[in-house]
Amino acid sequence: MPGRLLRPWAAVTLVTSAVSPASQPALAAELATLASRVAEEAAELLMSRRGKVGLVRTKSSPTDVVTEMDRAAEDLIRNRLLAARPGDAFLGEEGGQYGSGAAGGLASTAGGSGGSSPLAGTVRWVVDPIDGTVNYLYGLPDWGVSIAAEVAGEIVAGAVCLPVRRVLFTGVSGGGAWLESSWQAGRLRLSCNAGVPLAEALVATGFAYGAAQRASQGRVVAGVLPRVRDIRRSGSAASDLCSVAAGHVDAYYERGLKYWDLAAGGLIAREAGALTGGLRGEAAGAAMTIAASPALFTALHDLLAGLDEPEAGPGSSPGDSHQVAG
Ligand code: LIP
Repeated sequence: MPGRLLRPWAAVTLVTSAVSPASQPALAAELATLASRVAEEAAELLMSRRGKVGLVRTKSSPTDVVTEMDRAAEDLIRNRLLAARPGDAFLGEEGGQYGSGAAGGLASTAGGSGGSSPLAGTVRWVVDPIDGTVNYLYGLPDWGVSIAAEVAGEIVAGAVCLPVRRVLFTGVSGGGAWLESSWQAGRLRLSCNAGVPLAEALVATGFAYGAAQRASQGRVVAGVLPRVRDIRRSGSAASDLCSVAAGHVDAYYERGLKYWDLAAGGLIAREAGALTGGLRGEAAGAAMTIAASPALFTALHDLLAGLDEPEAGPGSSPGDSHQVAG
């Protein structure tokens, strides 16, 4: 990709994994820089093979695909992150949990399981190597690399790189949400749209891979559509959450997300002023993720709570159990 969006891989300062509360703001910024560089490098790899990839297998349903590039990108990301920070833990969509932080040594749990949070004071990377795999497979633009850094169960830094759109979103806990692109100079601080009434809200959503879940989601979206400006379905939760941050949509909701789908994008949305959460006071997670400015969040939440249906069909995995605070 031309321009400065994809920087050449440069040596990243090696830092230790132990995290004291006092060092956290500086650490979060450092982790965001590392996440950005690695996301861009993985995005470059993915761009180089776009249109030439084959399916490796399907996962939860025939519509839930994995390409050889999901794995190649995740391998690259894990290698780069752990080379820069050898004591960290890693949770990836394809390979599952690797390591348990500085105190735990390295052990791998393959198969995309969620794994548990590492010990407080250690860093765990939460990675979706291609969020929007179906878009990637079909040559559509909304797919990206999502990398988040979690400390003591909280996401403190995140990067989402959407290379076809030539944009890189970053978020630092307490340090804002930012957009860099190859079509504008400098970094742009993001702020989500505020003061939008539900009836005028452009709302993004997405659908799970399971047929029964989709049928339920279809009934819910049929109840939402007449009450809002319109609906958008990009095919990438990370992109949708960043779109809330950038004001490209007013709100987003989806049921069935995995932790790696929303870890980085959720932080970016929050740092742009959005609330993220689930239904009835729950944190954002598999049961429901809503993101919008505070007043719109409440209005959309109340609409969705009224339309909510009991969980339909399979779809729970260990990865579902993670919730994102906010
Ligand atoms: C996908 C999401 C998409 C959602 C799908 C799936 P993947 O992630 O980003 O928005 O609707 O259910 O979770 O599978 O491409 O990493």
